[in-house]
Amino acid sequence: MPGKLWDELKSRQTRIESALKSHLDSLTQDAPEPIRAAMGYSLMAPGKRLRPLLAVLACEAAGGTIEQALPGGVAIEMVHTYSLIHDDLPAMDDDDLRRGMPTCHKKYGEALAILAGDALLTLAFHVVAGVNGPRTAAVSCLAIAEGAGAVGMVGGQTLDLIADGRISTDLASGGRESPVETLTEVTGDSRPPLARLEDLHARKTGALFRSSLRLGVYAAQAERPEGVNTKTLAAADRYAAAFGLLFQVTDDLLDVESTADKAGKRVGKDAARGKLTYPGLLGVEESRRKAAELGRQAVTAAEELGSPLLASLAQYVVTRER
Ligand code: GRG
Repeated sequence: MPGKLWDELKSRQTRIESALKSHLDSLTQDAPEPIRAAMGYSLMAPGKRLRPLLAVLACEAAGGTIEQALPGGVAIEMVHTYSLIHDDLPAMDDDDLRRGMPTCHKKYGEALAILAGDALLTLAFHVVAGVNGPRTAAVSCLAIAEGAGAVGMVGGQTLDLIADGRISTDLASGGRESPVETLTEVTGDSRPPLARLEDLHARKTGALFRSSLRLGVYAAQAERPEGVNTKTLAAADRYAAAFGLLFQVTDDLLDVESTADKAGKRVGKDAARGKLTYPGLLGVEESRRKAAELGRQAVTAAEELGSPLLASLAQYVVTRER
């Protein structure tokens, strides 16, 4: 992360790290030690904490404080961590390395990794249910459920695994088609490949970014007598949509161009599996142009929100190396 942006974000990241630890410690005090250990191993591993940062920056842009934003930020990082643990399992993406460390199932075995993911997802709702007042709690639970569930992240993961041939259904004859053909066969969706790639990623990655921003706006505004400002919420959603696709384009580019050392995870796996990706569909140069354009869209939305930090964060993602 560029020095100046990092300096501005560092104190917030420190607060996020300690909020993650304190929520996890206090809310799992009475849980069996092995599940606490597996949850803590993955949650406290060195992630970028992008989603909690987005919640904090959106909250500040909407007139709130970091204290108000932290529970939502902690909750969304718990959901994100659960998704990574489950995504790394042999039945899904089958990875050994995550955040520069052995994946949860490599360290603790598959059964405990599945349970750690389940427990982190559940704990996220616990975290937001008890703070910031009843209206904030209700809309925050809704934001998490929408982002994480079957129309959001789980739906996107389902489409991804269908395209990959890892979910077979009565409709998919399995294995021999391209990812797009497999998806068409199973979903009946025959829009052009780019539109479908973007729909997949808007669900799989973008939906949680939207939840992150919304959690921040709700934390700042939901208890106000006048309620949530719809213009703020719409700008937050626009930022999240552009940021989510931008993040995915650059994730795909990293898979083509980075090394495991830099990225902290296995690279080169998309092409090896013939996955549906931006570089695969558009080529590397066009994918870079796409990233720049999405970066501009996110910056415009950040300006509407009055947040130079959200603008800088989007610019950082355009050129990120991990
Ligand atoms: C298992 C329901 C379920 C969903 C999994 C998130 C996800 C869906 C899969 C992860 C696969 C992947 C690499 C997606 C690309 C975008 C992404 C979420 C990358 C990881 O997020 P970062 O870069 O990770 O923010 P850190 O470790 O920094 O938090």
